[in-house]
Amino acid sequence: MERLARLSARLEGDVERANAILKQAKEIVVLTGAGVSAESGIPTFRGSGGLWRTRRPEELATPEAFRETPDLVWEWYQWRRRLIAECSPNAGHQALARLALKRDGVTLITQNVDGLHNRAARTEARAMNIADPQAAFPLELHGAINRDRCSLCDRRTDGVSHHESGLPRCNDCGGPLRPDVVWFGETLDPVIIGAAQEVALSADVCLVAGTSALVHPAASLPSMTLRAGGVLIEVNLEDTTLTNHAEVSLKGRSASLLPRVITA
Ligand code: BV8
Ligand code: ZN
Repeated sequence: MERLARLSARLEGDVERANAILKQAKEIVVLTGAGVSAESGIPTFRGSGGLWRTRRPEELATPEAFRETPDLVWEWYQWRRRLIAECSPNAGHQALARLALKRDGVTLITQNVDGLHNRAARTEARAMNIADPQAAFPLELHGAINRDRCSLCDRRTDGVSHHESGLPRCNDCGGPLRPDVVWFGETLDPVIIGAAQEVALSADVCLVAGTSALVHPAASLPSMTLRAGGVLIEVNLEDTTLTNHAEVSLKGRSASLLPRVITA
């Protein structure tokens, strides 16, 4: 009992320190990963329950997989789209949306493609009587699963929820449609990653939540804030390569920790 009390007192102290750092920060950059959507019911990539069937995402989320087995890749994305459609943003998404809506100098960046930050931005803006939710829309480094993109003419459209027969084709040029996400081995949109790196370099605080910090170049953003003299606050269930560099490292679930850390 004694040890538990000590642990929770320490966590309480860390939450207060994180809270104080955020309160006095001028520019805050937030980087989220799959862990912030875990409590909404969306499996993470590398977590225990996360992998799809026996295949690894790194094998399916690649242009090679799409070239060789487009139907299997589409089956995986349609399965994920149906799953995400049943999920809702959690208290962690909502707290981050409120932070970005309430004060200037906050930029959300996400590796996630599930669109839950955008949905939280809309509901929190409505609840706060703010007409435009844009300030809480994240930079989506890896794209958006619910959008399709034509492999030939790059036209983007709302994702097709099901395919009549065979693989979906572009209405403009007949090219094969793909989910509008960045696959392993593909470069990120230079405008988006450029904006993210600029914000990471100018932020005095980087709040990183729910990421194993393994996927680059996203994983290098927090180190850019550190190198530029900023500090790191990490929220994760486990240690990552960032943990030793964090001013405050909060171990626990993001849906319960983020609302406590962000009381701005
Ligand atoms: C590129 C879209 C140029 C698709 C995704 C430099 C060094 C090393 C490798 C590379 C490098 N540069 C390039 C690479 C190769 C590669 C890469 O990084 N590979 C990794 C695996 C080593 N990167 C690329 O290919 C990138 N392209 O750099 O282009 C280039 C090209 C070729 C060669 C060189 C350069 C493109 C990467 C984009 C891939 N697309 N998603 C789709 O989703 O279908 S990435 C995918 O992983 C998701 O977006 C996911 O968000 C992302 C990162 O994973 P995490 O979000 O961190 O999720 P994960 O499951 O790993 O961890 C969850 C964490 O949450 C855990 O720590 C867990 O403890 C925690 N957690 C769980 N529950 C909770 C929680 N925390 C709090 N509360 C909870 N409840
Ligand atoms: Zn097309």
